[in-house]
Amino acid sequence: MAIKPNDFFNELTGHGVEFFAGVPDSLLKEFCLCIDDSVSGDQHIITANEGNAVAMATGHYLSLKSLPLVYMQNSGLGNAVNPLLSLCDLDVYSIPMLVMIGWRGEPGVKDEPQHIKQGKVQLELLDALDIPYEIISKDDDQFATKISNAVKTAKNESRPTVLLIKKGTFKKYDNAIQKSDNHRMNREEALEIILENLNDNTIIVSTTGKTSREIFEIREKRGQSHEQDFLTVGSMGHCSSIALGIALSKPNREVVCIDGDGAMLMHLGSLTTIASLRPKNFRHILMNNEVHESVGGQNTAAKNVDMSAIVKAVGACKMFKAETPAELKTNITEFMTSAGPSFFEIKIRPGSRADLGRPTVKPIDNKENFMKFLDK
Ligand SMILES: Cc1ncc(C[n+]2csc(CCOP(=O)(O)OP(=O)(O)O)c2C)c(N)n1
Repeated sequence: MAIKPNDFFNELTGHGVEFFAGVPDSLLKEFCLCIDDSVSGDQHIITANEGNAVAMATGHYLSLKSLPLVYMQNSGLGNAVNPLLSLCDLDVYSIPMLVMIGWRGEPGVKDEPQHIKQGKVQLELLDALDIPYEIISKDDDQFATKISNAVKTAKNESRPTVLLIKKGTFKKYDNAIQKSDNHRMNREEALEIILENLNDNTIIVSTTGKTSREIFEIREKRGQSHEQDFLTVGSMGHCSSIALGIALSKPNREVVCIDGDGAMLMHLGSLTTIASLRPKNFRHILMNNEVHESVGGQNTAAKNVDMSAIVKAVGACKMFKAETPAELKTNITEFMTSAGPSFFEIKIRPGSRADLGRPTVKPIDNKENFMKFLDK
């Protein structure tokens, strides 16, 4: 039987864990909602990337000597390896912390292509990093003992210790609050307008999560090919850099990056590269719903910061903004026809179709078709 998020949370707090930081994951969604509800805003921090969470947890431990918990999807381990090995490792500052990891792509469990390799090498990766771990699943009546063991290892040996969480471990969290801002479009409505207004030669690079899934489905619905679209199914936060690489290599083609706020924040530094290089054929659209909608709707820092102001401050480009379909329709042509680099922030409300599918074209085929399209 799946574990109640509250039971898991209470077990952790029973061991004195009071500080939580991480980037949300769909497998940990229910637990993340529970922390959000149970802990004050300065004790639960949704960080821009997973490495930031490890570093913040380190700061917490150094200040209060209390054991923090960092959470992430296993794709985020790559973002966290540097601080885990060069800050927290036994050979450096030896920092105790619990690291809760959602195990996407576990062998034998059906998952999307971008999770397969990470899932397959998950245990070997942890072994290679010399990070001890406990594996927890929905059938685990021993989860309290496993938490207790991990806490002991982390504290007694003063090192990061992983709680590796299998798919389906958590029960639904009952108190989940559904937030929405109804006067705005949702992402799919905005994407429909964008795709309608881009010409057939435009190159699109779209971000991780539901944005790419919706673009795929809109093309299917319209009977269009997918050759124009590079779907960044994994590698969250890097779609603007992929698009930038293409824009520089294909200066005569128009390139549009369709980003998310969580993804853009994850590797915000790429904005400074775009601003330094200033490619005229590069256009950046931000679908800003202020949450990580694809993995459960947890807030991003975009709730509190002005994303357009950040882009403007690095000196990027021509700026556009829309909150309504009419504003989007009015501005999209000028956005596409005036010289780039330009930035279009579209404020949308969270939400997507319950029956939203996943791309049925394999990434390798998406790549082949896309590369042929780039050569046209
Ligand atoms: C490195 C990494 N960390 C976490 C994830 C899990 N993840 C997939 S989509 C997503 C949310 C993206 O949020 P945002 O860019 O705001 O787009 P939205 O889902 O709101 O459309 C997250 C956290 C991931 N794929 N990779």
